[in-house]
Amino acid sequence: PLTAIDEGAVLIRGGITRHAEHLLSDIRSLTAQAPLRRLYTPGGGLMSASLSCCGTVGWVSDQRGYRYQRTDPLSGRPWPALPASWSQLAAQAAGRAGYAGFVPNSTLINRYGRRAEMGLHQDRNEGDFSAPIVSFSLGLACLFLWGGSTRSQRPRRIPLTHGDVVVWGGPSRLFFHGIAPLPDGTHPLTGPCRYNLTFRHVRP
Ligand code: MD3
Ligand code: FE
Repeated sequence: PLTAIDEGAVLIRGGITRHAEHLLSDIRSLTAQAPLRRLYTPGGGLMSASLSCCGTVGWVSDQRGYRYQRTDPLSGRPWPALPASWSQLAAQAAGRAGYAGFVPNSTLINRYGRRAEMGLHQDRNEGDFSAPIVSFSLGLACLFLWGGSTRSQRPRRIPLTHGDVVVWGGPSRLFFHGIAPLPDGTHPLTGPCRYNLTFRHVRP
């Protein structure tokens, strides 16, 4: 079932539920190579979610700012490759949402533990805003905060649950968004946490 959330943004409820075990097992092997870690924002705050990446570039944040880079700063080595099955699932979801020809070259893996959250922000480091971003939610449900083109717009709260897919492109691509503090709970496949995968096309 496809639901339009906004102009260019489409929610596919349960779109990847049948691939969840496979995705979670891939997450385990990828994060054994590039561990999940909490990053500092340029302002000095410690983010509450943990992050890792795969693909030809990965997103990092530190005192110097936000950027994509080819190597994992923890190891100095390239990020693990983006699994072909992941690219395929992301491209398929983008296609269903009306974005044909989406080829991701970077995936951010976010892990939200107890009470973790993500403040309202825009994703502006990709260089290519014509490509959509595809997101997969796994594990505990959360409330997604969906703002507008300005930070001051009061965000809508959209529940995202295990297996949900959202595709964000067109006019929605630069909208403010975030995640409300994760509620307590446990999920049979992930325990007390939520994973989110975001597939991106980053200009090299
Ligand atoms: C809408 N992650 O990694 S995914 C992020 O659940 C991020 O971990 C959240 O925001 C998470 O940057 C939300 C949904 C999402 C991701 C990127 C977007 C929505 C977006 C970029 C533009 C518009
Ligand atoms: Fe984001």
